[in-house]
Amino acid sequence: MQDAEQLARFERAIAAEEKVEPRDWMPDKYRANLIRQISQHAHSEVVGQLPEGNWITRAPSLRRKAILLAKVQDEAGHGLYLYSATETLGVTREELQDDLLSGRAKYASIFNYPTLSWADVGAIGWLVDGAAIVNQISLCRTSYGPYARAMVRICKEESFHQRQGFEIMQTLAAGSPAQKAMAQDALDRWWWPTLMMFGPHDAESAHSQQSMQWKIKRQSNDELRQKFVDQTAEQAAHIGLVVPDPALRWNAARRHYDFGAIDWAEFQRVLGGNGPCNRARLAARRKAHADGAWVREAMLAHAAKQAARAAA
Ligand code: BYC
Repeated sequence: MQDAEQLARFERAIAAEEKVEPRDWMPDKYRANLIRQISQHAHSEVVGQLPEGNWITRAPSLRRKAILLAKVQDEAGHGLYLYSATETLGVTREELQDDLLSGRAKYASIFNYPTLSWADVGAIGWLVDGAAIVNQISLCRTSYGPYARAMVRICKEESFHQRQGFEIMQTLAAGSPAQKAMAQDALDRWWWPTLMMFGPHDAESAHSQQSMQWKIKRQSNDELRQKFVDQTAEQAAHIGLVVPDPALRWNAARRHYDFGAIDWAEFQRVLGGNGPCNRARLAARRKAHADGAWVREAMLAHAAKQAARAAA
C-alpha cells in the first residue's frame, strides 16, 4: 500500500518535470536501470580514452598534441563524474570497476575499433563526439538530478571535442591528395560504427519504453540517430568528403536524410566481445588497474594514519 502511494507520488513528480534526487524514494527498477545506463556511460568514457590515447605520442605538431592530451584528460574526468553519479544510487566504485574488468559490463561498441591513422583522431572527434553530444544534450533533461547535472558540464566539453575533430578533418580534406584520402578512409571506417552508437532500432530496444516513461531517456534511439545523420551529412558535404552510404539522400517530404541499413550482425558481434579490439581494450584497463594498485594502497594507508591521528 505504502509502495503504491510512493509510486504514485514518484510518477507525479516525473510528470511535473521535477528531478529525482539520491535520497528520494524511487522504484527499484528505476534505480537499477539508471545504474545500468550511467555505469555503462562511465565505462565508455574511460575505455574511450584508449583509441585516441594511442596517438598522443604521434600527434603531428605540439599544438595537436596539447589539444589531444586535454581531450583525453576530459574523457577521464567524464568517467569520474559519471562514476560519482552512479555511486549516489547505492553501488560502490569497486563493484563498478569489477563489472568492467571482469567483462560483465557493457561499454560503447565504438571503442572496440582501432585507430589506424592520424585522421582517425579527427574522425573520432567529429563523428563519435558529435554523436555523443546529440545523445547527451537530450540527457541534460534526464529525470535523475545527478546525471542531468553531470551531462551539462560534459556537453560543454564534448562540444570542444567535436570542433577539434571537425577541424582536423577539414584541414586534411583541404590538404594534399594523400591527406584527403586519409580523411576519406577514416570517414569510411567510422561512419557505420558511429551510427550504431545510438543503439538498436526503437522496436528492438529492450529498455526504451520504460526509460522514456520515466524520462531517463527523452528521445528515442532512432530519433537521435536521425538528428545526427541530418547534421553530419551536411558537414561532410561542406568539407568535400563522401559519406560511405549510397542510400544517403535528402528526402524533401520527410525533411530528413534517408540512409541505408545498419549491419546489426556486426553490432551484435562487437557487443558479444568479438570486435576488432575488445580483448585489447579490456587487457589495457586491467593492466592500468593492476599498475595503480600501489596508489590505492598508499591512499588507504594515508587515510588510516590521518584517522588514527585525529582519534588520538
Ligand atoms: N554499445 O535497450 P537499449 C563518449 C546495449 S562515450 C554498447 O536501446 P538503452 C566518448 C544496451 O546497453 C558515450 N552497448 O538500451 C568517450 C542494452 O544492453 P543491456 C557513451 C549498447 O540503454 C571518449 C542493449 O544494448 N554514451 O562520448 O535504452 C571519447 C539494448 O539497448 C549500445 C552513452 O553511454 C552501444 N552503442 O539505450 C569520445 C550515453 N547501444 O544493458 C567520446 C548514455 C545499446 O540490456 N546511454 N547497447 O545489457 C544511452 O543513452 C543509452 O544507454 C543508449 C542505449 C542510447 C546507448
